[in-house]
Amino acid sequence: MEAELSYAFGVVPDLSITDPRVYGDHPGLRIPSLRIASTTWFGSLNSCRELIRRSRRQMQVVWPEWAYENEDMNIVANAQELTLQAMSTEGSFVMSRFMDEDRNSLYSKKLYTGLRGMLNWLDQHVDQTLAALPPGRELSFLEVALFCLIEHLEFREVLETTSYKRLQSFRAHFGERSSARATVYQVDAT
Ligand SMILES: N[C@@H](CCC(=O)N[C@@H](CS)C(=O)NCC(=O)O)C(=O)O
Repeated sequence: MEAELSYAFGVVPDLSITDPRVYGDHPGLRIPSLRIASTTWFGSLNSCRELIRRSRRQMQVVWPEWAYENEDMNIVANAQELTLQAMSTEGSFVMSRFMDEDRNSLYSKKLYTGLRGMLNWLDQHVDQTLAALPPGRELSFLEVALFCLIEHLEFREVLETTSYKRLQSFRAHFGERSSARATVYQVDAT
């Protein structure tokens, strides 16, 4: 969408399937992957990079390595880490819920507590993190990932996010982008 490229989705109809072919040959049985002709890019970061590389828009995108190449960017590096870890933790939590595992297991409780801890941290540091990113950017991987995290938590009803006021204000602002409005999470038609 941001890259202004045309695309089509291939839907994985059931995430309990253990045949990699259903996941575009992803050996870890994960989505997303990006397929272009005979080449496959596993994962969202790889896919985003390839889409931006192919875009004619020449966008100024801030990628994760920016935080390591610039001094005093510990806050951005930590926000990136916790955003991606929160997504992964949420994914595990949702999957264990889908697969009817004991929601009150010690591990489930730990996942939930960790998720809340990461969201608290992100809520407390989001303003400072955004202020540290380069002002001339058109987009950053971190902002896209953080927006997707908050949206997905609501979509999957994992937890109530309204109490995270600063994350909500980031979400409202970022959600004004036409790309965000056009790609709202929805249940896939299979
Ligand atoms: N590092 C990967 C993570 C991919 C991932 O965990 N995707 C979830 C999305 S729902 C998934 O495929 N879950 C299926 C499972 O855990 O079995 C990325 O950023 O794309």
